Amino acid sequence: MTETVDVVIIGAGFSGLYATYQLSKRYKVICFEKGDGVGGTWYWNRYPGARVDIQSVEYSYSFDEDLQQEWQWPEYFSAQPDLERYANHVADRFDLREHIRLSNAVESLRFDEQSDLWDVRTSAGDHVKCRYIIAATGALSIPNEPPWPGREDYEGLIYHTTDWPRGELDLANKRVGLIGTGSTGVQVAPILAQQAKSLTVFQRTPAYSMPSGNRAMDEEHERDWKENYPARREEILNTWGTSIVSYGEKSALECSEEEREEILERAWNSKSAFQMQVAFTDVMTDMEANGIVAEFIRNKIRDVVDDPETAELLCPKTYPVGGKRMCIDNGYYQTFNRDNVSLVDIRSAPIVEFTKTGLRTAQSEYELDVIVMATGFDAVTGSLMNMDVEGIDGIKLADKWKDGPTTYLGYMIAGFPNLLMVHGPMTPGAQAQMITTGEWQVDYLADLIDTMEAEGKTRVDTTPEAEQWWYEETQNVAMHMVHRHADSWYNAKNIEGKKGGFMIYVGGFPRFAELSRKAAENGWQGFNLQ
Ligand code: NA7
Repeated sequence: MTETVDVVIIGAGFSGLYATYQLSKRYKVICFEKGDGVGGTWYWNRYPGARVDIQSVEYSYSFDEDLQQEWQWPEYFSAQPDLERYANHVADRFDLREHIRLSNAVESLRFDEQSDLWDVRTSAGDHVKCRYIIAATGALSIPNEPPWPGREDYEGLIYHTTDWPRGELDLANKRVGLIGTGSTGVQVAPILAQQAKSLTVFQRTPAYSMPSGNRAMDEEHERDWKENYPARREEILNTWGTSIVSYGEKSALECSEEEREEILERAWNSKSAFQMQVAFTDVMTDMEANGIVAEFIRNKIRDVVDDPETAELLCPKTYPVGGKRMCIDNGYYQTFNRDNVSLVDIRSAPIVEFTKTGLRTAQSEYELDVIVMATGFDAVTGSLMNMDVEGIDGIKLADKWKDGPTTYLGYMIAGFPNLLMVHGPMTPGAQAQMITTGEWQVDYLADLIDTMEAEGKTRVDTTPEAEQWWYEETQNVAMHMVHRHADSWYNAKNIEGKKGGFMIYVGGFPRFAELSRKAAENGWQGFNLQ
């Protein structure tokens, strides 16, 4: 049976849930979700230690005043179970479940040029026709599992952190190997070290990480936010990193050494990694200024880690602070002072293969009962590229994006009409706080849909020229920022062979919002409503 609705939303993560809430008020909506529960990132990433790296009072919905007043976050930085509970609460409280189909992944999307409708097919056999697609598929959904040979011969257990088994995993007496030291590796390592017989951390590039200072929520902090929510939410959207921190007013190069130390020490204790990046005016734009912050962090690592050789190996030296997302941790560096933890440098001696009993690097062999892959994601483009998406004239999205994604303001792809994205390629995405900016983007796309409907239009499609403009803007902005000196998922350099330039807009959310707003005010310039 074929059903017909107005909008199909892909993904019931935080943006998909809000899109379902917002659009189901006036349109017929179905939201398809691959998982058997809602929450997206916070449904999948249930590895021990998974926790948000922005304070929960910020990283939460703003759309309903009662919700933000009534909800209580137990800690400053919520753990995954609390975030998943919140997503479920929102789904129940706003009656979203009637629109959501769980365990039902969208497999193919085909645009019908005669009717201007999308034809959607799913893993559970659903067949739906709809005018609009909202792809809220998440920037970090498809795991990156490097194709080292021999995996099928390995006799132990392998888990990617985004595919962690439900229930207790007994690691006592297990020799555990952890590959990857990004935000995820930094969170999971201290817990694995406590639970396992031994932990071997395989590090290619060390992270910059600072202590989160996480603790139980205190009444005063909660009250302060709840009394000021509307103003704070607005302020969030008006700051470069969409986070309320105190933006430095001086160049790091202008300050005396004493002044710098004082500012950096304050930033170090601020509970915000963004604070380190904006402690001075030029941390994110000037490599010399950035180097001052980097050395401060390296000295903090040296202070904590007892063994000088291990400490040096943990010190990032090849890329700037904030060039890729800075981590925030709960005892990461202290973990390396434990007797059961060792660090292996796979930059100088890369992993070569899995063996029957563990891993072999170019230098040694390691016996491991469990291998944890915290190796990140085929980020930003992965989820849409993994679906069979066909636009006008039979173009496949996988072909169009084979050399890297192009989009118009991150919302649309030329040749794929009526397919609208939230946190799409070349939006501020990870360089921002994704719940609030996701709400903003959904509202923007809802305005676009309302305009289409009010004007009796059936097709919105951007142009290659508009995409080219946005591509250049995204790349040019990145050329002024220190991000260009780091390889990461922001610039498609985290996976060998992946192509594309900067996939994250690092020019700040306010500029992105301003350009989006201007386009809408100029008659949806670049969107081409037909
Ligand atoms: P990240 O930040 O992409 O980190 C992945 C880690 O895995 C990183 O240390 C990588 O080293 C390592 N990695 C990836 N591929 C390989 C190969 N082939 N060999 C060795 N090491 C490898 O992902 P996370 O899950 O930690 O964090 C994702 C986001 O979640 C983060 O940005 C926050 O927004 C929250 P590399 O640095 O590439 O040398």
